Amino acid sequence: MTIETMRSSEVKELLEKIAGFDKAGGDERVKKIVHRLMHDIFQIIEDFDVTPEEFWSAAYYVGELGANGETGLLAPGLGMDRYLDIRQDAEDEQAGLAGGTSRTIEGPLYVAGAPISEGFARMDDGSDREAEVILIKGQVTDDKGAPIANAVVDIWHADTKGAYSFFDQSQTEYHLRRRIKTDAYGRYAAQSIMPSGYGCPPEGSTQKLLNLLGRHGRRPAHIHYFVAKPGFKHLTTQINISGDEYTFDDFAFATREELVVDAKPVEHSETAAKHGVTGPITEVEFNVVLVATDKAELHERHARRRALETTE
Ligand code: MBD
Ligand code: FE
Repeated sequence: MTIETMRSSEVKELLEKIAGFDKAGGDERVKKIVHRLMHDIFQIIEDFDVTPEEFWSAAYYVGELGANGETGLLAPGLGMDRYLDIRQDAEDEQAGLAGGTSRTIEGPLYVAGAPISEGFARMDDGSDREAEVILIKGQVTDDKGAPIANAVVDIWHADTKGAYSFFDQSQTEYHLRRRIKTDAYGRYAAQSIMPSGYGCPPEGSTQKLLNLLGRHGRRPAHIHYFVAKPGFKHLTTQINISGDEYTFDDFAFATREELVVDAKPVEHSETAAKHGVTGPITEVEFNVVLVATDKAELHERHARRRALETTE
């Protein structure tokens, strides 16, 4: 049964008043967007004959989501982050700034201000003796293959339980989070431990909605990167370790074919030895290509709320 009210002048007038169209103050863009947003919500209520019970359970769901700190977790689950990336890719294309290493989503678990070092860092605190030791390495170049020295490679990843330091208070400060400046050849390297995939909190708000969609809330094993150097477009990306059952079934839609890398167990790693790390190790190689631009606003990551990051 559809009850038609949306085309009535009463609802039209109500929407205009809601959005402050009859008031001088406020922000024009916000007014227009709120007008559209409320119109579309009303339309959904009409089209699906949403009951008051359903409406109020949805309204309080939003509050619960915020109270649980899961706003930034539901967003990628509903493809918001992926969609913003699709738009940025298209924008880059239009501006002649396409190319270089693919971007993919940041996710909600970055923490600003990780320890910074030159060329090499050890990322784990050594507390997990069962973990597979990995060597993450690579070179940062421009799109002609010229090395970029002094680029800041900001890496963060989960532990073997899929948990991130800071959000998981049982881990030490900045565990598995480091910033590494590339050497004169554009190279960076890090000793760390193999991460596990992430799973949404099973009792959380995000998983609650995913369950109603018949979806899981899992991500494959991955390593996050910010790569920045003045004069180049800031890169936000991730690598996925190949062979994970969720590599191509990520609840956050972040996987891109070209960002899937093999983890290669080696008896001896030249790079590791150079940094005083001996013995068998699993190499994870990720080379990064940055795109030059003189648009200063593209040199840094976009603003958003991030842990321990102060925004003006
Ligand atoms: C993560 O580790 C992540 O990267 C994203 C995008 C969402 C949830 C957990
Ligand atoms: Fe992550």
